[in-house]
Amino acid sequence: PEQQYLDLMQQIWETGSQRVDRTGIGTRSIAGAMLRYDLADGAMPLLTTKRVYWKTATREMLWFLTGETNIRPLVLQGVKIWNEWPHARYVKESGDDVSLDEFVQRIADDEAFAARWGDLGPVYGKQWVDWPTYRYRKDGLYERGEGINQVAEVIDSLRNNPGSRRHIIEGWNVAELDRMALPPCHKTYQFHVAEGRLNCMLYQRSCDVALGLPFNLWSAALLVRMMAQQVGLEPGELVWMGGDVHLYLNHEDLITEQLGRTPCGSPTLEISRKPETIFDYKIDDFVVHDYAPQAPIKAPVAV
Ligand code: THF
Repeated sequence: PEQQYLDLMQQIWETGSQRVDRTGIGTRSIAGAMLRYDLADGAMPLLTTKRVYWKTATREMLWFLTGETNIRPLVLQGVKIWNEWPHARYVKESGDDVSLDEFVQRIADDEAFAARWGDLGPVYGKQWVDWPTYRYRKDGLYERGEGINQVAEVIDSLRNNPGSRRHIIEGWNVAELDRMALPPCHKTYQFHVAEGRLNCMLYQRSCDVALGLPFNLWSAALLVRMMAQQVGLEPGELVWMGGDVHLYLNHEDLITEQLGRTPCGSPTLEISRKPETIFDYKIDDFVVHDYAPQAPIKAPVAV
């Protein structure tokens, strides 16, 4: 299964169109790609050709499920993957040319500072569990309605109407995109029940194949595993679809190194207990077996 990922990486590097992107770094990019992973028997799309920090990705997923959009809870757990965006905004808006490390330390130490500068806007967590609604009044104006917990609703519909074709969790709230530090990349999850198995299609509009995709695949599979456990189904297939699927030009060393490696072993995930709800999982509930990856490969993230 991992070969699919390496083949995609190679295909983009060899045939992708070179283009300038929002970050100014430049990418090679293809339009549209699909990967399929069978999640039966604990199998997970966890790369072995480099070390993937699956606990970091898991903490991020649990953070999404809390509805939180401030990076502070991640920072306090040592998760660094969202720090660059609030830092860039802070430097730009305040004119205070503080280093990334110092900024992150302030987020950790100063709750008020974190409240002011650590928020990413209404990103994944907010849209997933508290999608805003509007209630129209008789006079034609509207007022705020109750937020929609899409995750809880999908759990409900999987239990009560498994054959539905509307088991969807959507992150792309058009009306709020301009307030997000970054519009959602993994934007649409659709679940599908067949033969006692829970399948999931993920549409990712933009994909950083070298840095992001290893995390995104793990996280999506993790969500499927938690959802399946909650609704009493076996995990099925994860079908990942990408829109703008790209490699950053400054990831060349990573790409060359990783494409020279051969996948080794088949890691599995054990969930050690069944929490009350999808919102009650803790990091220690997840145990990975048979993961002996090759060395990590460092590369800079494009902001
Ligand atoms: N922007 C870009 N350019 N790439 C992305 O992958 C990405 N994301 C999220 C939002 N915007 C993005 C952020 N997720 C790493 C991993 C995931 C990220 C951001 C950064 C990263 O640096 N990973 C390193 C180190 C991990 C660590 O130290 O814990 C790695 O080697 O994997 C994709 O959704």
